[in-house]
Amino acid sequence: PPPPARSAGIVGAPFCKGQSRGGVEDGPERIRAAGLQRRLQQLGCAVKDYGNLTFEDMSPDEPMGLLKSVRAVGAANQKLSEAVRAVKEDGHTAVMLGGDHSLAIGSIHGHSAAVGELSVVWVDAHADINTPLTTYTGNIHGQPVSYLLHELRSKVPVLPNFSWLKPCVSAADVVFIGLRDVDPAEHYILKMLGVKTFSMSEVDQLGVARVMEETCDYLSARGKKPIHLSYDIDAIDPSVAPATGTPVVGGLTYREGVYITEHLCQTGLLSAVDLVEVNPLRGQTEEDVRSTVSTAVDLLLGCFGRVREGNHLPDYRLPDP
Ligand code: 5AB
Ligand code: MN
Ligand code: MN
Ligand code: MN
Repeated sequence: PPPPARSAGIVGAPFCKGQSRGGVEDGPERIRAAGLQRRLQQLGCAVKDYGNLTFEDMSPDEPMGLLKSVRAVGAANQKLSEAVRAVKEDGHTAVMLGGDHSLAIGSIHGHSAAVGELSVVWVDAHADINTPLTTYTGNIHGQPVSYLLHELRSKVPVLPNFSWLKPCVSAADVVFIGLRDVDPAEHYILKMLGVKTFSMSEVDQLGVARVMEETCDYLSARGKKPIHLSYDIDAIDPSVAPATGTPVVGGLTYREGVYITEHLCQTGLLSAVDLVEVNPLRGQTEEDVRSTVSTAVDLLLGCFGRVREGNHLPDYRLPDP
């Protein structure tokens, strides 16, 4: 049976400057408009919506070498870190609606500031572990993991508006699921640090159930730490979730994607969730956007106890004739 529904504290982060395509800042609004709050409440989950953060214009924000919008990304994540920390201190499971994946920097940092050491489950087509020196796109949404890892501290320079950030995650506490587009430098880093990864090949080989069992066994062997799930919608196959900036063929099915959330919910350790990279301007059709947003909502519901066999509230009583 599903564990008792908990409470969700939702923070919207309409921010897009970790990459170069407009539209991803409308993710939070679209996900809310699809009825996230109401559908969480129907599960018996209490919801507090903290609204959207507002981000100051940082211009001039000249590129530093290849690196784009460094000051804006640094400032936005500092603000987000404080917001997520406050949501955790209020006792909720934090839900961060992005926005692009650079926001995981602030979300994970704020989560860790409130609860201490974390396990991180990173569900993504990409590893997002480029350093500012290995990136060839200059987009910080491809780099958040490198900023967060203790082990990469000496490989990440101090950047403007990032002096608040201290690495807070150990490489051994991270699991990647869904990888299928990893840059050579990223692959080198993953191997060098011995990071646990389940690429799409392993999902094919083992099946998603075994991947999740092994993920949770691996993480819990280092102690039962609160889990931070950072879910990039591009982990899901573009046939289901096409409205995203960096789609990659060969992704998770809808069922595999939802199974991951169901399984993590059952651990009782899920403490914060990011749902990022939904870009309503990227679909070809309105149906593309609807399907992407609706998948995002279903992933979040899975995190809060929705199961496909059906749910009912504990106080449900059959009506008498
Ligand atoms: B996403 C790429 N590795 O560094 C880079 O969508 C893509 O948050 C990053 O996973 C994709 O720019 C970032 C080529
Ligand atoms: Mn991605
Ligand atoms: Mn990502
Ligand atoms: Mn992307």
